[in-house]
Amino acid sequence: MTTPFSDLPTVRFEGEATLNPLAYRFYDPELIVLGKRLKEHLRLTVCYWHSFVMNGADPFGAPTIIRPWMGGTDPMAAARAKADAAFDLFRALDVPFYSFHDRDIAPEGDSLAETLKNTRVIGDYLAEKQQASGVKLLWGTANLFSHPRFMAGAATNPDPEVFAWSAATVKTALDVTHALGGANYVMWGGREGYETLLNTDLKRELDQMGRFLSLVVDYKHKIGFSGPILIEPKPKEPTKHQYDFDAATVYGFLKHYGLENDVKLNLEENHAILAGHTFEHEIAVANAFGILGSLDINRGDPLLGWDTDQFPNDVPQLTLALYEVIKAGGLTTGGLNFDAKLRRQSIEPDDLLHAHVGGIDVCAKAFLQAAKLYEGGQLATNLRDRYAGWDRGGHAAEGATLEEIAAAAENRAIDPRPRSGRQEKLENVVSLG
Ligand code: XLS
Ligand code: NI
Ligand code: NI
Repeated sequence: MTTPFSDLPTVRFEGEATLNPLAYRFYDPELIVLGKRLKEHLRLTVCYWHSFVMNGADPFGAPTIIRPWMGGTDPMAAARAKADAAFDLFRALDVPFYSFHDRDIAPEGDSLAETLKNTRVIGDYLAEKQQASGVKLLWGTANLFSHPRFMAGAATNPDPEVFAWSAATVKTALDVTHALGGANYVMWGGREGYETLLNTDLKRELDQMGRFLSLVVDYKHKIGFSGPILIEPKPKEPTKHQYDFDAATVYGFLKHYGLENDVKLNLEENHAILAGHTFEHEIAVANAFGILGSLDINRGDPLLGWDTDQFPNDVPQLTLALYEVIKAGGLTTGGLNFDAKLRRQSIEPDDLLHAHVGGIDVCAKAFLQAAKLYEGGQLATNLRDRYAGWDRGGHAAEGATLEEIAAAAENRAIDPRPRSGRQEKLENVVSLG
């Protein structure tokens, strides 16, 4: 079937000098960097929801981005047309992965049973599309936030029937993700949070969330899904207090419920900023606790306090984030997922192409710079030197008691000599090479 993307030529790498706006200038998929092909490092992923579902509606205005599969009377035919368009865009961009929520790919039915069936039926259709194209699923997830039944949360809902409904929904979404060979399964805590403690039993809700996640982890093992379950932290929006605030909060939650070995994180740039962190901070925290999973690659707007989900275009910022990824040993099952959407005036199908081409090139350029920093070794050498005192042992070394350390310090009685943190020198290395 012809789609708005079927006639678009496939974007190719043409090198930095090209004037073709629909060519990759930095993303050379076959380039070997740090011992692997660039495409294996980045594992670029187009998301279904922003690219094929989002229609430009905002609280002040009607949809502006109208695609042929939106509206109509046969929602399952529309779902197939949407899938055709999606795989045409994946082909045009030459990306290896995609991601979806169950409700992005298949419509809600008249009953839960019909809804779950719709998900499975379109799942089968996607399996055919994957087979024919070679495009793979980075992750699937369930939308447990759009429908009004989820307005007070899914797992954390005060009504156990919503917990049960959510369990059925996640079970099917995980089944379909598994059948499609998905590399991960994501859980963003949509409306798992609260507006006011006046109507919220916080401890009970956290326990419900812990139990829900444990059930999902048990089921994942039962069906032999080998990829990790990934929690996607976000501090606020839609609720005022989202329980999965940031990487450190989620780690504490996982530890408390004994899930830290089964669950990792899907970190998003815009969410990090909303939490008052940098993206690289969140990546470093996840790596420190061994729970770095995947990345949602977008950016916020420094003047706006919400999740604007814009395509990434800040190379220096992303370089620092990807440097932390390289230090962490790279993404294994994860990838770079464009959880990013067009602005509502960008209404043409090829706007979607420009957005992704730019986003992909920004990721590639940032990764190449990060790899150069890593290979150059200056930052690593500085770090090693800065902490070298610990390698020399001394009276504060591991194993000493507080009294021993205190006595030794008192006996020495020499004030430790302050040393420069060298911040500007290091920033110059990053900015100027
Ligand atoms: C919303 C989240 C969402 C997840 C998938 O802010 O970023 O898009 O990535 O549910
Ligand atoms: Ni996201
Ligand atoms: Ni987001």
